[in-house]
Amino acid sequence: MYSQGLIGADGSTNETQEFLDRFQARIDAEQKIEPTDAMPEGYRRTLVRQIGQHAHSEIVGMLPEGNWITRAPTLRRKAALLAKVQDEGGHGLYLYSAAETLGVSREEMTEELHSGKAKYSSIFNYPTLSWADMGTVGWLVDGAAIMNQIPLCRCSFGPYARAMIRVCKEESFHQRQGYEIVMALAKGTPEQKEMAQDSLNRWWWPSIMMFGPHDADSQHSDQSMAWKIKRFSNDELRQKFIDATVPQAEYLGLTIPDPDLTWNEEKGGYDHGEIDWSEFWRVVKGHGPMARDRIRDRKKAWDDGAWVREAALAHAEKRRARKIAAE
Ligand code: FAQ
Repeated sequence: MYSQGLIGADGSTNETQEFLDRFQARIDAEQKIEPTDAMPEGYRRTLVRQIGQHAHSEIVGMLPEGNWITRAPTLRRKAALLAKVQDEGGHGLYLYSAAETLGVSREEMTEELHSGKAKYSSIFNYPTLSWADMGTVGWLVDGAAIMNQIPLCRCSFGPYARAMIRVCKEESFHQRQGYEIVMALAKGTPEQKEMAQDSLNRWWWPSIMMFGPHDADSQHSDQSMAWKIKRFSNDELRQKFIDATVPQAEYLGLTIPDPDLTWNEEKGGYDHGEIDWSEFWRVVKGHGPMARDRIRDRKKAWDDGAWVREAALAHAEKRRARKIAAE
């Protein structure tokens, strides 16, 4: 049994050192931790927090693109966008299920999202103003998500790692469909290219903020890396993303809106300009441009869907009663 209820007021756990050492030895031996295994309460809580936030990000992340389904320029674009948004809903559901194996219910997690207690990715608090944003979201936001999630396929917690395998395959399709939209615009008329550039200008900085604070300011990284929940630090992943994305922008003939972006031969990667951390924290703390709308829309969807959940439960109950009666 994990030591639920043994957490002190300062948030630390009081499991014995021997228990923590035995757990760490399993992690170091690359054994997967499964829901019924003994685990430190801090490990369980870290996963509930991260997987819950990740699930909320997928679900809230349906909104900025859902907004454009009716306005997609062709049937082919509409079908692809519709499929992408449905995939995001599916990712949210796998992730809520993975978190539920740790003893927290979907209703509790949803309540935390609606009350503002649980976070979701800062990126989804920005508005999607033009069709080009559908391309840029796929290219940059899904691109950043993949960079972060590929290492999560090797996360020490089994259900999260396994969920990530399918999620990453689908994110890869999302990234390509986004890049293809931007490519069509960048190679199109001057007005279309301008639309793509304007979109890149608005999404670049929020996308590189998705990786979280600098390592020195990341409160959870050290412990999460020791427990092999995270395999790379926030700055390492941000660097990998920038290095992969700059040549993609060059191929499109678009300019990344960072005058300080320069190749650093010594480190074999790009140096970038200062990130506006005050904007990041403002958005993370719930003051992003679309924050109020996102939560309002999610609450409405939850309330409007109540009858579906009630009907599904009533149907399951009827089937169960029929099965018992027939036995
Ligand atoms: N936004 O100590 P750290 C997607 C918070 S999925 C908001 O470094 P950690 C798919 C952090 O929670 C995108 N909050 O934290 C898609 C913590 O606050 P807390 C989501 C952020 O956990 C594409 C505090 O700052 N992906 O996009 C952010 O070790 C297109 C200190 O930070 C995941 O969730 C942020 N950007 O590292 C869908 C991946 N960054 O909890 C639709 C899994 C940090 O103490 C369309 N998550 N914070 O109150 C992770 O890998 C990690 O949780 C990090 C943060 C890397 C996000």
